[in-house]
This record gives sequence, structure tokens and C-alpha cells, in this order.
Amino acid sequence: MNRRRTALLSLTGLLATALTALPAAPAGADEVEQVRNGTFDTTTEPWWASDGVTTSLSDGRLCADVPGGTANRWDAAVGQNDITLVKGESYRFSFSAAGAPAGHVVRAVVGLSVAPYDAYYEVSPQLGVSGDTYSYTFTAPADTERGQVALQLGGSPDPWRFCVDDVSLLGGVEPEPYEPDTGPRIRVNQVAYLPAGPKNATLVTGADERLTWRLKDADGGVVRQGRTVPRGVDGSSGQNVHSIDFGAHRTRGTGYTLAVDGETSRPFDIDAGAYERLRLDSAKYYYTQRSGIEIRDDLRPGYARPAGHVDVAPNRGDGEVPCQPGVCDYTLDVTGGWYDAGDHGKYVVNGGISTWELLSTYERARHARTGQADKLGDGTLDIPESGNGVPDLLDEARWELEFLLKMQVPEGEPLAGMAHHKIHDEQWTGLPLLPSDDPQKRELHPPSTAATLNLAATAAQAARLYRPYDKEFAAETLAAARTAWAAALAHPGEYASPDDGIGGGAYPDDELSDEFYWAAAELYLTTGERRFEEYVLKSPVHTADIFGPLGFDWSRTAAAGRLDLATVPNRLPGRDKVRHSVVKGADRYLATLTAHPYGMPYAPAGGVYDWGSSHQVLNNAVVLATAHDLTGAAKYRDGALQSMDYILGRNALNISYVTGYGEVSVQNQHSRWYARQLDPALPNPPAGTLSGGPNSSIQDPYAQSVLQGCVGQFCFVDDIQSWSTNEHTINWNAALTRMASYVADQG
Ligand code: 9MR
Repeated sequence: MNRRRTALLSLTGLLATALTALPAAPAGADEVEQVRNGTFDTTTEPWWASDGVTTSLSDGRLCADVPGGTANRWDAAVGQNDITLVKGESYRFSFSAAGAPAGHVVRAVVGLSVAPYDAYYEVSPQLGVSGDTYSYTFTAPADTERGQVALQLGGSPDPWRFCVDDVSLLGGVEPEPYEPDTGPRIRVNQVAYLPAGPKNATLVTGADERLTWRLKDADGGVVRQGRTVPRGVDGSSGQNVHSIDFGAHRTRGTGYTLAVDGETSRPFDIDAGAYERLRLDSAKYYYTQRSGIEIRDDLRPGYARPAGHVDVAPNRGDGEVPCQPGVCDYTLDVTGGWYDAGDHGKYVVNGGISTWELLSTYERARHARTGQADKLGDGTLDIPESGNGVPDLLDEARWELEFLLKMQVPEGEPLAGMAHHKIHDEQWTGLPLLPSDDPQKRELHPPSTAATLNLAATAAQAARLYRPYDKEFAAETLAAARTAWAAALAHPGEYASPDDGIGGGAYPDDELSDEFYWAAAELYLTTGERRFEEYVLKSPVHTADIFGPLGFDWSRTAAAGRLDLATVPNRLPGRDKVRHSVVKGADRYLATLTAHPYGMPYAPAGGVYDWGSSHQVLNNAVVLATAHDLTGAAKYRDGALQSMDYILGRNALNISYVTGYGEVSVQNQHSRWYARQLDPALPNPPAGTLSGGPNSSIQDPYAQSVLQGCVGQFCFVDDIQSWSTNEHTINWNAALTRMASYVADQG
């Protein structure tokens, strides 16, 4: 996500001169007040108020009468500009504030007073009538002389009164080191182990010798014991660890704990039930990501919201979206689809792989020996289409497919048949912001070969899956896939620009042999036609070693084609070799997992955790699960199941990366509408939402301020501002959906 990175870079350039004149305060220097007249003794100067807000001096405080009926927090505000902030310096931001009537929220921000208006620090406390004092410490992620302290007061339907005093921004304070609370030193899958599955845990300890562990039931009775296996220092966490194997215990139960080395683990179950729930919750995630439709409270309690981007003000809507200037002279109706992540963008590239993995979840359930397609059938997800006779998972995927089809360049236009890479806001918007409140202009970005092949692949796959339910739709998708394929062949080098990251992510990719291979494979599987068969067989990707450490992704799509060729019935010459290549890939992931004291099939080069590492772990597990489907060998099943332990709590941070699953789970994923951390009136992400997880490159300022120097698994913080470690996206949840469904099938 280049958004803030771009912003910060340009800012650094602008400030290069300013900086030479403005040396940073030396360590140990005095604390320096940055706010002028924060005490309001005789005047409210130099504080400003936005239009419609009336301020006055009242008992030595600033009071503001805030109008009702504004949409966004920033629509009504008081603040002070021209504050200098020094990168890397820590500040204590404090103020006293009251609101009447009680319950209103002030969004207090220290950030840029000029575009792109980055918030370097923000909090949104709920105010009482008698007032409270608030104090926070943060480290500035960038240098600026155009800083601002703003108290944002908008978003209330009714007028209210806000009073503030003693606003202070003290520079040069001691930073507060960030210490994640990692709880007990025994790391378990906090949700559940399958009764007949592997059961492993990791102990963090200074001990080098074997220790005795005890498994206790909910009453504290010891039901089994054994000895730990010392594993030395784990490179992915820097911790000295032991592993624990209690797989011999197969008795169902809830509230088990492991005790060893004076510690007791968080509780867990031995049962399959949670995975039946997770199968549905992870898939239900997509309903509340939908654009263009009202989200109903009866279908997802607590998540109701008006339809987003349907041409109702302040939205400009997705009904008639123009291109970026100079790109095209038509408009398209691109309503619908899923929002990509915590932003309001809709991207064909990422939409494609996400749709593929959901469709594949269903397709696997139909073909695999342990698959149970009825568990994803009509009425299972409680979505608006439930009861229409079509499996719910197919209905949900169709919501995106219809959007992908709308992104295709119409006949008669230049590049007809290709797909526009993406559609999103002209500028990045702030948080929180409901989709229906987004006032930005929306634009279509240039067509790209990658997007076109994503459309070809998923539309071709859709054609075979929807055929039994809706012949017309199946025919429409197949025709669109053929058109897209031909257009991609005719224009193989239309690459999305890596610099096109303002207002939305870039999703750039200039290695497309894997996308061509994937699309050809899907077209072949659906049509059996010779030309697609030939393309697949001739592609160097067909025999390449594609199961690398990072796993497949929106930009590495070869595995999508390979896995489908291996599992979806077909007559490809040399198919045994295809299946064998998947098993070989799985063998490698199994070796990684066995060597890893946290039992995960993920060991990226140099220990550098990638953006969205959680889903890369899961996608590697998908390869293991597929090897199990292909061979029936228990070792692959056990590897796939163990991978889930990492996601659900057996990790260095002792956290479950799935909201609502496990004693301690992530809940503040970066999002404009599941933004409870910023606005108590909004919800956290729904249960079953995966967080991106540790990312060694910590691209966002918040992570940079608290995670500098982090090792692998520690490069994560459950904060809404950390968009590089803690976002949620449609492609990451697809990996979770696929694995949750597989695990549930093993119960
Ligand atoms: O998931 C994407 C990751 O692989 C890239 O490294 C990163 C930077 O280009 O972008 C991520 O995708 C983001 C997208 O650009 C915009 N919506 C949110 C996505 C997740 O952070």
C-alpha cells in the first residue's frame, strides 16, 4: 500500500531544507511545549474553529457549540496549526475535556494540517459532562513544520457543547517502550485441537533441559503428562523454546490447559465444533465487505450499515464512474463487488484471486474425499440470497464476479475485452469513514493485462461451477472469459503502474506468465479445448518449481492453476506429474514445519515476514491440505492442521490472528468502518476476520514508532493505525475460508 509511503516520501523531500534549520532536540534535553495558549486564560487565540462551530471563552476554557447533522468527525473541529514535529521524538499529548450531553466523542489528532492530512497520533475518547483529563505518549513518525493539533467534533446528528482546557503537546519526553502483553509462556492453539489430530504447543523458557508438562482438564485434574523437547533459539522470534507434543490425548473436552515451567497456558478445547463455526464466519466476512447493498442487522447483528457507493450523497456512487483523466472517455456502472480491505477501493487483481479461492473452497468440497459441499450449501451463510436454491458460497462469490464482469472494457472501445485494473477514490480518505459517507470522486484506472487474466481465470472457473444452477450466467461468464483471454493475448504487456497508489493501492505486477498459465488452466478445465491444453503444456510455468517459501498470492498465481489442474477432474496429458509436483511442494512445507519450533510451514528468506504473512502461512497449508486430498496420507493432513495452530495462538505473541476466535484475538484491524478503536459507536471487525499479521518491513508510521528492530513474529501490533501489519483483506480471508473449511471437514 503505497499511500502513506508516497506521502511521507514527498514530505521528506519538502522538508529537507527546513530540517537543516531545525536540529532535533538532543537526548536528555528539556521537555518543550509545542502548543501555544493551551490554557485559554484570557483568549482563545490562536485556535481556529471550522465553519458552523462557535467558540467562546468560558471559565478559562475554550467551549465550542457544535452543530448537529454533520457526517464526518472532521466536519466540525477546533485546532491549532504550524506546530513543528520532529521525526523520532516522543511527545506527551494531553488535555482536559467535557461534552454535554454525555457520550459524545472527540477525535483528538496530532497530524498534518495540509494534504495528505496524515494522522500521526489520534485517540477518540467518549466524553462525560463533568470532564476528564486525557494523556498519551507517542513518537512522531515524520518531520514537519505544518503539524496540527485538532479536536474533531463532527458526526453527531444533534448539536452538542464541547469544552476543553490545558491542551499540551510536550516534546522531548521519554518514549514509552512498547511491550506486547504475551501472557503465559506456553503457546497453544487457543481455539481447539481436533480429537484425532496432532496436538502441539511451544514453551518459551530459559531452561535447556527437558521439563515435565501436564495436560489438565477443565477441573484442573491432570489427564496426561510428558516431557518437553528443547529446540534452542528460534530464529523467527529470537526466543529459546521447547516444543510439546500431546497428540496421544484424544478425549473431547473444553477448557483444557497445559502446565509446565511454573506457567499455565490459555485454555483450549479438544473438539471440532469451533471449525464448523469458523468455516461459516470466515466466509460470512464477505457479506459485510459488500459494496452497493445495504447490510442488514438481521443477517449480521451489529453490522448494519447503509449501502455504499450507490449514487446517494455524499457518495458520488459507482453507477457512472469515469476514468482517470486521459484514460478513457466512457463511464462504467461498476456498482457492487467487495471492498478490498479497510479501504473503499475495488481491485480486479486482488478480487480475482479472492474469488478463485472462495470458488475453490467450494470446488474442493465437491471433489475431495473428505469434502462436504452441503456445509457451504444454500442457507448456510444467512445472506440475502439464502433460500434461492444455489449454494450460499457461490452466491457470495457471484457478488464479486458480477463486479469483475462490469470492469471489462466494452466492445468498440480501445482495449475492448480487457479489464480495468481498479476503481477507487481520487484521494486517500481518513478513518473512520462508512462506505456510504465517502464523499470522494471515484475513478477507473487503466486496463491491465493482469486484471484481464484475473477476470479470464475466475470467470472461466465460474462457468463450470454455476452451470448446474444458472446456465445463462455460466454462459455469460464463459463468454467474458474467452473475450478477456483473447484481449490479454493481444495486449500482453499492459502493466499497472507501481506509482499509481494515491487514493488506493497499486497492486502492480510485471511478471504475468503465471497469470497467463492460471487463466489457460481454468479455461482448459472448463472447456477441455485443445488450444488451452496446448497453452498450459507449453507454458514454462507448468513445470516450474512454484511452491516457494512465501506461498501464492495476488501477484504469484501459478499455484491457483496448478492446484486446480491437480484436483479438478480433467484429462490433461501428464496429469500425474502435475499431482506429483503438488505433493513435492507439500513435502517441502512439511520439512519447514517440522524444523520450526512453532510448527508453521513458513520460513521466509532471511526471516523477513512479508505483508500479509498470516495468509501466506495459510496458503502454504492449502498446499499441504491438497497433498492430503490427493494422496490420503495422514502426514499432510497433520501438517495442514498444525499450521492452523500458529494462526490461532501458538505463536510468539500468544495471539489469535482471527477476530473472535481464542481467548486473546486481534480486534483492531485497520478499517474505515470496523473502527471501534477510534469510535465506540462502530463495531470491531466481525468474528472470523483474519489479520495480515507480522510484516518485517513495517511500512506504516505507527508500526515504525513502536516496532523498530522487531524480529519476525514480533513485527505486529493490533492497532487500527498499523495498516502494514494489521489490515484485513478479501484475499487473506479467502485463505482462511479455504483452510477453515478443510479443517472442519477433518473433524
Ligand atoms: O496485500 C498487498 C501487499 O501484498 C502489498 O505488498 C501492499 C503494497 O503494495 O499492498 C497490499 O494491498 C493493500 C492494497 O494495496 C490496498 N488495500 C489494502 C491492501 C492490504 O493492505
